[in-house]
This record gives sequence, structure tokens and C-alpha cells, in this order.
Amino acid sequence: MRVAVLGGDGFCGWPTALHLSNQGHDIAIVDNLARRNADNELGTDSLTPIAPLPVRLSAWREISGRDIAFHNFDVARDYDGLVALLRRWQPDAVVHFAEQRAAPYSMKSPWHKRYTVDNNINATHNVLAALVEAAPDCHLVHLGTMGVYGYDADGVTIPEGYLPVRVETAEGDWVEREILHPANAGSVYHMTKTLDQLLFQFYAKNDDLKITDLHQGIVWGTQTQETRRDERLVNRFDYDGDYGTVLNRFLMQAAIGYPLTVHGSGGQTRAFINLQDTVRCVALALENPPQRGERVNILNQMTEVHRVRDLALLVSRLTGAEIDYLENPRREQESNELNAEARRLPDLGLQPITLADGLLGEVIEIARQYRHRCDVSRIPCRSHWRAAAPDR
Ligand code: NAD
Ligand code: USQ
Repeated sequence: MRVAVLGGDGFCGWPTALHLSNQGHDIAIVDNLARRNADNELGTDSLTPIAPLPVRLSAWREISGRDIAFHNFDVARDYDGLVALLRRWQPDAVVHFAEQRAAPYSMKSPWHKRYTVDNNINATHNVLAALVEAAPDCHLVHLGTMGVYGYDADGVTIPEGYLPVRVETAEGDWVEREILHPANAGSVYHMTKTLDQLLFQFYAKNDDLKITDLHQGIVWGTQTQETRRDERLVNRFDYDGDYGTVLNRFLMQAAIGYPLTVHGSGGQTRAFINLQDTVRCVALALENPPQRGERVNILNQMTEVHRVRDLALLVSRLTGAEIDYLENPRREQESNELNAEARRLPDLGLQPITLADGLLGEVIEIARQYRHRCDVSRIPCRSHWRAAAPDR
């Protein structure tokens, strides 16, 4: 297959590009390096020393004998560049990771809110319009988020995308429908993913585009089979208060002896997946496209569910780290249950890697190996969901 990986320099995109290349697919990465620029803006850096993308690509060529092409442009702005690439190269599939993905970053200021919406919605809409114009048979695989469903505390089981409902007509008859599960975003970032969903529904219906939306949980881990093959291929590891996600942050904090930063009581329950499973799931989605004219194919890409407090206790038991219960900078439920269906990817062949498989130790090793690169001042989360109340 010819596969364009949009956002292929990022945390999930880079290992996915390598995995697909290793499977024998022809890969072209599109990335405007916005994530590396965000590090410059925030004064942060990956804990692991990630090589510049051209160095990564020549290392991969040296090690695997395979070429990956790189096109440096902004998918949200350079519509003509995107159309030209699709028309010239005619990919069988596009994997779309090219969005601003951090909830705290999206809530930092009006500028960050507007950037996240402009970037994410325009990128997704440009991809859809360009596919209609230049490659209507191409399969689009998008990385969505479990966060589109929200974290209500009512214990209702979350379906894979579509919720069966019965509605009473004016005549008193009952009509059965399947609707998109109601959107319930917890940040401006998560809201962009709920808007993406509506764009997909329209383009699948109106233009018969083949679209798969993978609602992914929080990704933990750093390396995959391919990124481990050479230090120049090492994947990024975010630990700062904006881009670092909870479990990787805890593992890195434990490695440097920093008390684990639990927000509030840590009663928040979230879905998780290991990075190696992420790349496997994308490959499975590519092997199982919907047909033209079918509705958007939605799969929940998560393998286990954990409460934040329990993760802190687990990491503390493994490492002896202290736990700090901090005032929560976010506006979110203090505590929730999470019951979500996630059968479709295992039914396609996914064999999940779980926290219990001992891989936590491997991530701790990575964190220990590179702890000298940590800037402790970047650990606290300084992005607040609501402006401080004015003095009265
Ligand atoms: P990332 O920020 O590391 O990677 C995103 C990549 O896209 C970056 O390399 C960035 O430079 C690029 N990009 C952003 N906007 C672009 C644009 N307009 N044009 C071209 N390139 C652009 O993020 P990630 O963690 O790899 O996440 C990838 C996708 O997976 C996101 O859409 C995210 O919402 C989703 N996701 C991530 C996680 C997670 O835990 N990391 C969990 C669920 C879903
Ligand atoms: N949290 C802490 N301490 C920390 C960091 C986070 O207690 O140091 C808490 C947060 O308050 C939140 C939970 O941990 O309750 C998860 O936060 P997170 O930053 O790990 O994850 P989130 O903001 O939800 O975003 C991440 C990715 C995003 C993806 C999402 C999947 O950045 O791209 O969409 O996970 S999901 O959570 O399923 O929506």
C-alpha cells in the first residue's frame, strides 16, 4: 500500500510510519514540525534526544534499506500542496495524526484556543475536501479520542461510536435509530475531535469517502520494535505540564525522585493503550477499510481502564516515589467510572499489551537513562481551565 502519514514526526506518527514501512508499505510523511516549534515556544524538549527528521529518515534507510519520503507543509493551510501530493502520488490510505493534541496547551490562552481550533478543524476539513478532489477511493484513518464521549459519572456503557436510541414520533410510533454518541468534550482540544466527527459523517454520506475514526485512549510507553533499532530513531517522550500525559509523567517523575503530580483526589478514570498497540491498531485499521457508501467506521482504541490515583499508587509501589495530591488545574469530574466497549480491534487480531506485562519497567528505564535531560521547572502544569476569579 502507499500510505501518507500526516503528522508523521510526532509521538504516535513516527513509530507508525516506521512500523508500516517495516511491513513493506510505501510511506510519505507530511509534517510542518509544529510540535517541535511548540517545544521552542514553551522552552521544553523531549526527554529523549529526538533527532531532526532528515536524520531519522537517513538512519531508517541505513538500517532497513527502505525510503520514507518527507513533505514539509502545513495541512491546515497549504490546501493546494495537499491536493498536489494526493493527485501525484495516489495513496491507498492517509493516516491523519496532524493535529494539536494537548488539552492543557489548548486551554492556555485565547491564542492557544484559537490556534487549536484553526489548526485541527482546517487540517481535517482540508484532508476531506482534498480527498474528494484528488483521491476519492483513498481510505482515511483518523486518530480521534475517547474524550469525545466525556466522563460522566453515571456508569452507562460507552459504545463504539454509535448509540442505539428509540424516538417517539408525533403519531405515537417508536422509531429505532443509531446516532453518534452525544459529544461531551472536556477541553478545547477534545472539542475539536467532536467537530471532526461531524465532518466525517458529512463526507461519508455526501461523497462516499471511506473513513475510519479511531477513538484512542491515553498512550503510554516510548519505544516500539522499530524505534529501538537505533538511537537516532528514538521516539519523543513528553513530560512537561502541557504535553506530558499522566502515566508517562508519573514514570519520569519517579525516575528523578519528584513527587507524583496527582490532580485533585485522583478519582478520574481514563482509558489507556501502549504505544506498540497504537501502531498495531493503525495497521489493522488499514487492513480492514470500510467500503465506499458505508457509514464512518468507528473503533475504540484502548486496552485498559485505570483510575489516576491507582496509577500513582502502582508507580509508587514499583519505585518508592512519593505522591502529591495537587489542586486540580482542570475543570473535570473529581471522580468517574468508565465502562467502554472496545471489542472491535481485538476481534481484528489485536493482542493487547497491558501494564501488568512489565513494560512499565522498560519506560522507567528510558526515563532513568535520560533523566539528566529533564528540566524540573517544566513539570508543573500551569495551564488552568478557568481564569482566576477577579479580586473583589
Ligand atoms: P504529536 O503532537 O506528538 O504529533 C502530531 C504531529 O502532527 C506533530 O509532529 C506535528 O508537528 C504535526 N502537525 C500538527 N499540525 C499539523 C499541520 N497543520 N500540518 C502538518 N503537520 C501538523 O501528537 P501525538 O501524541 O502523536 O498524537 C497524534 C494524534 O493522535 C493526535 O491527533 C491526537 O489527538 C491523537 N491521540 C493521541 C493520544 C496520546 O496520548 N498521545 C491519545 C489519543 C489520541
Ligand atoms: N493528570 C494528573 N496529573 C498529571 C497529568 C494529568 O492527575 O500530572 C490527570 C488529568 O487531570 C486527567 C487525566 O490525568 O484527569 C488524564 O490527563 P492526560 O494529560 O494524561 O490526558 P488528556 O488530557 O486526556 O489527553 C491525552 C492526550 C490526548 C488524547 C487523550 C485521550 O494528550 O491527545 O486525546 O489523552 S483521552 O484521555 O482518552 O481523551
